[in-house]
Amino acid sequence: MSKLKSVTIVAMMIAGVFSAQQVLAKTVKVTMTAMEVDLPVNNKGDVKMAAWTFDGSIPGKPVRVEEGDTVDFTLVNPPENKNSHAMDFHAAQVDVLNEFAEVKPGQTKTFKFEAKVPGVFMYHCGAGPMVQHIVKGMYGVIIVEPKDKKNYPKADREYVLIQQQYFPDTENLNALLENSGWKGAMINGKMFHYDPVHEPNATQVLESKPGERVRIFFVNANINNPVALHPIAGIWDRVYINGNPKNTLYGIQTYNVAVSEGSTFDIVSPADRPTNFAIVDHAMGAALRGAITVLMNKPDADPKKGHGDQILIR
Ligand SMILES: [Cu+2]
Repeated sequence: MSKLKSVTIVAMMIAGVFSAQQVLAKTVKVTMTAMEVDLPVNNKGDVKMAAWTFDGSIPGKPVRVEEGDTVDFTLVNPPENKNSHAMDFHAAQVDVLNEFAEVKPGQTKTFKFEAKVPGVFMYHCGAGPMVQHIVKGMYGVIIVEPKDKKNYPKADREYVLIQQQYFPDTENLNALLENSGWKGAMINGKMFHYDPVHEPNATQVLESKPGERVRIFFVNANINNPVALHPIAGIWDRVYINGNPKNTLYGIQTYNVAVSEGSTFDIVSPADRPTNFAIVDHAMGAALRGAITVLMNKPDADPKKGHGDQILIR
């Protein structure tokens, strides 16, 4: 084959790869409505917070896209709300004064961005005072699936866990900034949400079958404290820092998740027996006030749990 011919063939192959990627990249429309509502922050339902939320729940719904996709996002702030709200996607590279600007009650804002970097990213309301909008519950996760799966084995089940500090008085801004007076650690909106061992009113746990690879998408939505994430009775098989397989650690006991960080944690239970893990923030002030999640590894695990919209158990 002549040199010119082979160069031409290589160029055509490269063009083919690029056009295939262009075809695969899609636009994902996401709409959220800011809602100011009272929500229970414990399993019994008798402790309530004057919450500010995306779509009425803490955390907001998980957003999931592929690397290279365009997110077409709309924030609705209904006229009955008292406060301005905003959206800050950590997966976006835009203009803080433009796309992330505040939206007044009665107004709607739309912006687009390309999710260029794979990983697990926090999203949150960026309206001021931001500390109050986050602590009242305006946050969630956007998962940007990596294109390159080479160092990223398929998981058998996936779960989202998002932690935040609970402050009974969210009006005392000075206390929020000084980190004083926090009384609990919420996982996906409730203290001891998935821990019937320590909290008799808890009805839910995470489940898998023995030997399955369970993938946890974790976000630290605390306003001030890092999270020492440790699986009691297990070892993290892999930790993907920022949820990106290019940043993989192996055989980790505890990984410190910075405030506003999202990271991915794989764990594989013994295949030959049923077991239980307790995924905790090993900082005791957080663990013993709510940051404990039970993962049961049993042959009759609910097949729906850890798939589809059951990656975040409400
Ligand atoms: Cu807000």
